[in-house]
Amino acid sequence: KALQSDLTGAIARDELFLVFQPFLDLGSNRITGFEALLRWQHPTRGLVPPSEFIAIAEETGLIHEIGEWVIRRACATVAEWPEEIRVAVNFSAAQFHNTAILQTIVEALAEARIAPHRLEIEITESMLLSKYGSAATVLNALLELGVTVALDDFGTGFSSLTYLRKLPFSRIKIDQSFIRDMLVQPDCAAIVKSVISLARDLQIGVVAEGVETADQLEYLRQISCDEVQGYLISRPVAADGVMALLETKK
Ligand code: G
Ligand code: G
Ligand code: MN
Ligand code: NA
Repeated sequence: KALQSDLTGAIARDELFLVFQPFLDLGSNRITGFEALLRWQHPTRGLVPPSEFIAIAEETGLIHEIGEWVIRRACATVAEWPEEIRVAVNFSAAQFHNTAILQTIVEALAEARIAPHRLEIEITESMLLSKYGSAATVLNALLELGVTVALDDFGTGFSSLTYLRKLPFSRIKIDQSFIRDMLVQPDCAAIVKSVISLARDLQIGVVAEGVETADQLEYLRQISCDEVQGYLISRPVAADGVMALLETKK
């Protein structure tokens, strides 16, 4: 309850900020973009993780205001990066079912003067389950704008393959649980390999999440994964650390 009322004023008090975790392309060995991850610097509790406040934001409806802030800040930030670098933003189901988000995105892209393809929206399979119709409407409108959409945490939800057939995603992100276990559990490796080959056949990109060891990275190279993300490459960094990271991976 206390956290809930504190969250109401968090934007106005400038307590929210974004950190950025890179995607590394295995073909070129270059960073191709960053995922924006929301953080809340609470005045007395310190850093509150999204796992503790996103749910509150969703229950109270604050997620719309917060999500809008995230999009604007992410677009303004990517505008300062080299043109070939994209930014990915996580969406909550509630945001995805509110068509007002489209106007926000149009405005944010215009204000930041960035090409729409530099913004990627990450959604999960479970978000598509509840209200498939409105989700498909927003998704298709986003694609019409030129914004790209990635299917996040792939493999943890239901009916993934049905959605892949019906909806034009530009990328699949393989959930980190599969990457964690793929070198110790052959069935996990089989799933990861299959998803990569599925993505190739569908002509969409594929990202392995949660890469933590050099052995995992080497294996993903061998099976031709497009991009990787994880603590091995970099933990999420503050906005002012992005340019330095781009320099080191050149
Ligand atoms: O590092 P991490 O703890 O940031 O993220 C935890 C979870 O919070 C992930 O599932 C991530 O997708 C989600 N998350 C991070 N930032 C945002 C955001 O801006 N909006 C939404 N809806 N979820 C976010
Ligand atoms: O649900 P989503 O994929 O958006 O959440 C990303 C979450 O995964 C964030 O909390 C982020 O901090 C975390 N994360 C990113 N890389 C790694 C990693 O290599 N290992 C682990 N355990 N978590 C990671
Ligand atoms: Mn994500
Ligand atoms: Na994910």
